[in-house]
Amino acid sequence: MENKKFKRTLVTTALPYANGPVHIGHLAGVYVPADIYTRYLRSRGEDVIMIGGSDEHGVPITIKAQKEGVTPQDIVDRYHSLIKESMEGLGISFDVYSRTTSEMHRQTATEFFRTLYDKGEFIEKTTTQLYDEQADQWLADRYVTGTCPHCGNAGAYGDQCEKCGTSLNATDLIDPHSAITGNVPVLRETKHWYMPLDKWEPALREWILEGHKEWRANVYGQCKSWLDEHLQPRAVTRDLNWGIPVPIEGAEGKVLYVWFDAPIGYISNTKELLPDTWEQYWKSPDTRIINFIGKDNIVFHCLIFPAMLMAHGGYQLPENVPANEFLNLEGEKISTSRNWAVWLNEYLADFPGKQDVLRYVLTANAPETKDNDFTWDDFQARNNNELVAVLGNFVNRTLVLTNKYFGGETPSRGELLDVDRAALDELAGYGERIGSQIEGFHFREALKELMNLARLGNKYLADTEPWKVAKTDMSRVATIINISLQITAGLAAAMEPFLPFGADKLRAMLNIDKPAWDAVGRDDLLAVGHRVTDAPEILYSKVEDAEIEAQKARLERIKQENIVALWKPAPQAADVPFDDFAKLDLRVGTVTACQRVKKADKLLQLTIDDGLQGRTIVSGIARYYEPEELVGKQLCFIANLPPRTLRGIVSQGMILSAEDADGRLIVVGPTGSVRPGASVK
Ligand code: B3M
Ligand code: ZN
Repeated sequence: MENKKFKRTLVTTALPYANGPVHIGHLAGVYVPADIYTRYLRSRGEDVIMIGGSDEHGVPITIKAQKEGVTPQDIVDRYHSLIKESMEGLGISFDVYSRTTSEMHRQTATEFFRTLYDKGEFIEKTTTQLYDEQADQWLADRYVTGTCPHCGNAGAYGDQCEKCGTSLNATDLIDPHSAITGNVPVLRETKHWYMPLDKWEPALREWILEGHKEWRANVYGQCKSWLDEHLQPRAVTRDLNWGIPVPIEGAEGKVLYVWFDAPIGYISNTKELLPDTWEQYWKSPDTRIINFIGKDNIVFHCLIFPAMLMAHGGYQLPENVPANEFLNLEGEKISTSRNWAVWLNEYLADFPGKQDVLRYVLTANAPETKDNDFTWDDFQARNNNELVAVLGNFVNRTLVLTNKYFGGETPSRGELLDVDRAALDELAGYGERIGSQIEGFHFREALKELMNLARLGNKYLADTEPWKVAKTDMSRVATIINISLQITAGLAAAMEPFLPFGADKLRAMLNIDKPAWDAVGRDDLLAVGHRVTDAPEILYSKVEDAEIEAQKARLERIKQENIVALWKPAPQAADVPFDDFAKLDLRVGTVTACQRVKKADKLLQLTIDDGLQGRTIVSGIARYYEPEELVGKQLCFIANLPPRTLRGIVSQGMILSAEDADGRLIVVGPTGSVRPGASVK
């Protein structure tokens, strides 16, 4: 478990686009695992820094700004502070969280580009690119969608297909359409500067396929498949007005491609944090660089950015890129545009004091090797059945018993029985059991081991039953409580990376400082006589059904909103001969009475004055009308349908209703008063 090779670790975390809040997918994919890893290394006393920041250029920002009719700077200012604040709220312990509209970043990215340019690293090419004449705008990145030439995904963007992760040039897209007007783009000539990825392919192949066979299979496999398909030059400039201006003559109106500038944000943010020593973290071979990202960012972090670093020279390449797969929400892909997400800022407002619960659930369900699903039922179950019932319960019993039998003081251990030795032997192994999983980026497994430590405690109490022994042998109880307290103190140390809020609370109740990692497993953390709190509080409280129902209702509302927002009229049906239409006897009638149908919550029974002998029609509109609303109204109905018996009522005909986007039925009637029985032509 010793980290022998490296003197320091640089942890980078994908820079979230500042075009919206962060959601549970970002947290599960990147920020919670990165924070666990960093907190663990800190608790081992290692030299580690975690770099974060907002990604504030690129088309995702300008599309949002255009939609809202504000400037891109307005958008990034709003979301940069929201993201920063909410990440702090969840205990994501960045050493720096900066932004790519900072002056430091502009300068760093400009210098980086200029260095490559002066080294002749770029291919300068005038090519035809996609242009939307109606919008009078070049179509780059998310401004254009089309079919991915690699996997056939119809919603690929101009710079990447999110389904297969492949990096694209916009002109690679099949059947491209402008995301602004929907038009088919025209081709216009424009000059751009290209990164010759093909030139760096052999070096990338050697570095990854030979040098990093230990990488996660999903990351290694993606890189191998792209390298086997051979890399193409990629444009690293864009015809956009939002971004870092291209620092060369003849490039007016052009900016650096966001995926060229954003990864350099890791460097500029490090420079902001450590103006004098940043180079130790980026240019020294005894620094371990770990990039935490989601799988859609693999190509940029494993191929494009490393090629840039190789071309620049002097920089270290990442030691590992433990990319996670995707987290879904209630079985559906998380979508910012469809608001199908659990937003971190909203979670913190809805569940005050439950930061650890979200960290716990997102780690327990982390999509480390395959996509996984977040459900509110699972969230409640894991909190109530695991955090509360296993971890919280053991801690509380130990503290209560310490107060009950020993006034809150740590008692001395007497002669050890086999059950004691077995518990202490198992306890001793937990520093390694948890730590080795963290160092292998297996955070789900590491969390399971943490919970196994709590289970050890519960089992030890169940096996020794101090509440029974107390009747006869208090020295035996003293041994049991002492050992239980040592396990509890070990939990306080082991919780720190995963559950920092609970760890803080537990340390306060144990009346100890933040222990180093090597405290995990020791059996002497609390000296005899050490006082713990005399007022133990519960570590974690239950999540109630009502809280979960409220969250599910929110998602149901969003689902309905999306149905309406995404609704399109059904395509027109096939033509019918006029004679067929003429067979229908369509009439106008006046509702003279209306009532609900017993035991049928969807049905209304309407009495219609049809200008003839009158009739009864049963209609499935009870969810949308109170019966009295319809009395006196005129509506259209089909008169010559054979009578049908519904719930014992003979229905003579069918009311015509329009079905709206959300499924509501609106009865169709004449726009002016007509005589009952009038034919509809
Ligand atoms: N802004 C995250 C994304 O693709 C992207 C990461 C940049 S890390 C340098 O949503
Ligand atoms: Zn694809």
